[in-house]
Amino acid sequence: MDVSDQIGGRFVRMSRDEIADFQGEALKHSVAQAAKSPWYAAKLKELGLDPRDIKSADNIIKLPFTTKEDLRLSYPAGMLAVEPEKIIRMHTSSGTTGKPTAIFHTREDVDCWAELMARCLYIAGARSHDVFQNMSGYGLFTGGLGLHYGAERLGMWVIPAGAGNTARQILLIRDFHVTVIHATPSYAMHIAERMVQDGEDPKRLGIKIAALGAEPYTEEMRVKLQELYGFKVFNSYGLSEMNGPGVAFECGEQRGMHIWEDAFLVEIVNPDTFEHARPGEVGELVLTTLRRDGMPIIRYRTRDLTRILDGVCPCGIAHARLDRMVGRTDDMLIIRGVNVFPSQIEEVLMRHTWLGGNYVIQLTMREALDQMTVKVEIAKSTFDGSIETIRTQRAELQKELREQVGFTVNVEIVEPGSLPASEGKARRVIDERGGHV
Ligand code: DLL
Repeated sequence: MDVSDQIGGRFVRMSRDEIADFQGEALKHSVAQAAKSPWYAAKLKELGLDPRDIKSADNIIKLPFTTKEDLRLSYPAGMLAVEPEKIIRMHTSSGTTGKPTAIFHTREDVDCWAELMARCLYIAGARSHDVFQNMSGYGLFTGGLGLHYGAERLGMWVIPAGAGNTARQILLIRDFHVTVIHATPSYAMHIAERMVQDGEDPKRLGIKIAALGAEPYTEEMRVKLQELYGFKVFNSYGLSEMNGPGVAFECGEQRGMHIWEDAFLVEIVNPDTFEHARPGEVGELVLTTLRRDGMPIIRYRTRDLTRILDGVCPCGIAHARLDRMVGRTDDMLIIRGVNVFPSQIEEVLMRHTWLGGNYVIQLTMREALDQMTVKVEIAKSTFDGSIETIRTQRAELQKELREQVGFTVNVEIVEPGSLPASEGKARRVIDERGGHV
């Protein structure tokens, strides 16, 4: 792929061997840099490790994991690895529980992040002549400035629309002939359904490329969105601890997300034993920053479950591809002793064209037994008005859900627009079981 050096072309074009060589040197640098922070200095000392013990990328296994809890314990600045005056930006993670975790960036770090993000958009097909609307919240959340800097680096005309205000989003897309958008999949779905309800066709917006991420979604959801808008959806993965967006992104093949291995060292581990997963096996994604000096993070346990896809991508990029996230280790629901990920439910729902894209999973307790109720909106465009049709379709859906999870799921079909609309990360699960984890 012809990629300019302005957006890290020399890294994008690296072969597997070049990536391996680069990673060895980069890891040595990153560990030495991390050791300048009070947190890692103490950690390495405790383990009797010297940064000079790290001689190759394989030596990563000598190093300790870093968890969300470590980030909280080191809050606010225990992992800061440079003089504070070198920092030009901070973000925090969007965690809903407890203290936030803060991430710091030097000018070079922000620059590198923009480069990574620009490459992501480029491999999905975005070019400098495109008009880009960023419908992500700006501020401490990384989806705003992260995408913004990347899109500017690519040279696109950027509209920093921010999250929400759907009527204005649609107006801007129309009036400025937007060709590339960024949003969460749930918000992109909301906009399309709003338009359909108002008798408008999202296809007529003329958007070509949608970078959708920041929350899990299924292949079935992608198909539904692509059909509604007539654009191509590219999965975008990232997390604040690893800058934010720009970690992994799909190329034109739309088969897995290339993770930029010059900037992140990838491991997949068994979340119980912490051993490396076998090739192609699903496990917890563990990432080490290789090109961030302000706050390097070593072996961060993301809690995201995925696997590395086998084989060479036809696009020619040698950087590994991550499969769509199965979910987070902490999002796994245990219902009547059965492990269920919300994505398994979504997969079934999105196969039904008579259903809309918005749903919630409600968990309750009745007579000491877990109950799962799926509330899902009906699609306005396909409903023929007959109660009988709904009954039959609902029964079919219930049967499929039972086959998928192995227990009976209650299904409630609700009117379009009646469930809470998402503007950012959708809240899909409402657990009312009280005290149950
Ligand atoms: O959500 C960064 C981001 C912004 C990514 C915009 C993509 C686009 P956090 O708020 O720290 O950062 O949340 C990170 O969101 O650990 C995953 O659990 C989840 N996540 C992000 N992207 C995806 C995706 C941003 N494509 C957490 N598929 C991560 C599944 C995703 N889950």
